[in-house]
Amino acid sequence: MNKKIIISLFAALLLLSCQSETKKPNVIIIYADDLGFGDVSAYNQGTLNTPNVDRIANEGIRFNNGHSSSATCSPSRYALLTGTYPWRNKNAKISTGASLIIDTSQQTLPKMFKKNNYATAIIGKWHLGLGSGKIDYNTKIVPGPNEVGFDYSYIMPDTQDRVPTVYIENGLVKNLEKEDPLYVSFKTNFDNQPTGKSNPELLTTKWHHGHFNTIVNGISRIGFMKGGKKAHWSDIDMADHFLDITKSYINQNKNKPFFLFYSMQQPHVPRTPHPRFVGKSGMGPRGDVIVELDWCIGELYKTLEEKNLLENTLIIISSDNGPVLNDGYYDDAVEKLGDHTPSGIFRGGKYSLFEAGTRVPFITHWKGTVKPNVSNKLISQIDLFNSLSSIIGSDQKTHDGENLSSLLLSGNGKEREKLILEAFGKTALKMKNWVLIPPYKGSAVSRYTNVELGNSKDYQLYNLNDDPSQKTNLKETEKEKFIELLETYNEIINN
Ligand code: NG6
Ligand code: CA
Repeated sequence: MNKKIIISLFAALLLLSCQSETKKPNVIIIYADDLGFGDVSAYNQGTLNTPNVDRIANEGIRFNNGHSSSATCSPSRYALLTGTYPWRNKNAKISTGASLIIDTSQQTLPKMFKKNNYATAIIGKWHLGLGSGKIDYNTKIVPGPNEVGFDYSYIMPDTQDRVPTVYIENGLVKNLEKEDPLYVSFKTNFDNQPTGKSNPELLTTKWHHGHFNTIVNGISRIGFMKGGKKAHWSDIDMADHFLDITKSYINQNKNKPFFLFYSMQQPHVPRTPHPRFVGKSGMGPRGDVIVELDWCIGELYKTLEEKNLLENTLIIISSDNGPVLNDGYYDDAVEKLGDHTPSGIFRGGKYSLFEAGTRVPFITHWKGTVKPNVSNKLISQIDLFNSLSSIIGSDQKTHDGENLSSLLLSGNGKEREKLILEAFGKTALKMKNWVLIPPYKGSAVSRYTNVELGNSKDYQLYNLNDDPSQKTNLKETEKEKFIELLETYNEIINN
C-alpha cells in the first residue's frame, strides 16, 4: 500500500469513528435536593410556578410514577450512581463527614459512561462521603468523586447545612490558602469559637432543631470548622456559582459526548435564595429557592439551545427525595405555605416510607427523539444505570436495576413491577398499584419535621389505584394480596 492510500484509509476510519461518537447523546441528570412531587407546576398539584421545568416536562415526558431510591439523600444518590439498592450497603446512610460510601471497585454510572468514551462530571452536591478515615482538608482528598468515575468534580462535600462550607474541585478545597488551614470536627468545637447555641445573637437565620454549631454567613451548621476563611462559600451565590461552572463545563465539552451530573442544592436547608429571587414566590425562602432552581434550569436549557446541543442531549430531571418544610431552621416554610402542596396528593414526605418520601418529579427530554408524553408507568432512579447503558450501546448492567430504556424515551413499554422503597434503612415494597409497609418501631410522625414517617406496629397495605393518599389500610380485608406482597418483599430483601 502506498502512503497516500494509508493516509486516506486512516482519515476515513477517523471520520467513521467520529461519526459513531456523535450518535451518543450527551446525558445530563439535573438532580434537585428535597424537591417534592407537588413542587413542579407541570404536575398540577401545588400553587408554585416552575415555568422552565414545565417547559422541559411539556416538550418531553412527565413521569407521574417516578421514584427516587430512598427518602433521604445519600442512599438515593448511592443508588442512582451505582444502580444498587442502598439497603444492601450499611454505609449508605446520610453522610456527616463520613468516608466515601461507594467502593472504588464498584461499577458506577460515570465509570460506565467513561468506558464508552464520555467525558464525565459532577457539579454540585455530592453527599456520598470522602476519603477513608479522617480527612485532612489541606491536602488532596481521596478517594472521592474522581475515584468513582468522574473526570471532573466541583462539589459541595455533604450538604449546605453541614461543615465544611467550602467547594472541592477535583479533591482540592477551592481557594484555600496555605497560611490559613482548614480544620473540621463533628465532635468538638475549636478554641471556643461562637456557635449557634452559644451565640444566637450572631445569627441571621435561627436554628429550630440541630444545626447549632459553627456559624458561617450568619447561619449555624452541623459540625465545627475553623480556618480556611478565603475558601468559605457564599450561600446566596451558590446557585449562580454551580450554574456558571456547569455552563463553562458544557462549553468546554460540547464537541464530545459528556455525562453531566448537575446536582443542585435547592430546596434543601438552609434556603438561601440570591437577593434577586427573594420574595418571588410569596412562600418565603423555600418557595424562593425553588423559583431560583427553576431559573437555573432555564439557563441551562438556554445554554444547550444556544450551542445547538438540545438534539444531542438527553436531559433527566428528578429529585433525591421528597419534600420537607421545617428541616431545622426557622425559615417560614410552614408559615408561608398557603395552599401549596409540596407532596401533592401523596402522604408523607422526606424521611417517610409513605409515597411522598420517594415519589418525585421525574422528567426526560431529548429534542427530536423524545416525543411529548405523560406516563403513569413505574420507573425508579435505580433503573437509570441499565437504561442509560442500553441507550448508549453499552452492555453493562447492575443486579438491582432494570433496562427501561424505551419507557425512558417514549413513556411507553416495559415498566418496573416491583420496587423496594427505603427510608432510614427501613424498607417497604411497591408492587404495581400496591404498597406493603412492614411494622417498624419509632414515632408515626417526626416531632421535629412533622412528617408522617410510615412507622406503625402493624403491617400496612395500600391500593394506590383507589387510594393514592394511603388512607385505608387493607391488610385485614385483602388477605391474599397481603400474603403475595409479603412473600415478594421477603424474596427481594433476601436476595
Ligand atoms: C438531618 C438534618 C437535616 C438534613 C438531613 C440530610 C438535623 C436535625 N437534621 O440529619 O436538616 O440535613 O440530615 O438531608 O440535623 S438530605 O436531604 O441530605 O438527606
Ligand atoms: Ca435530599
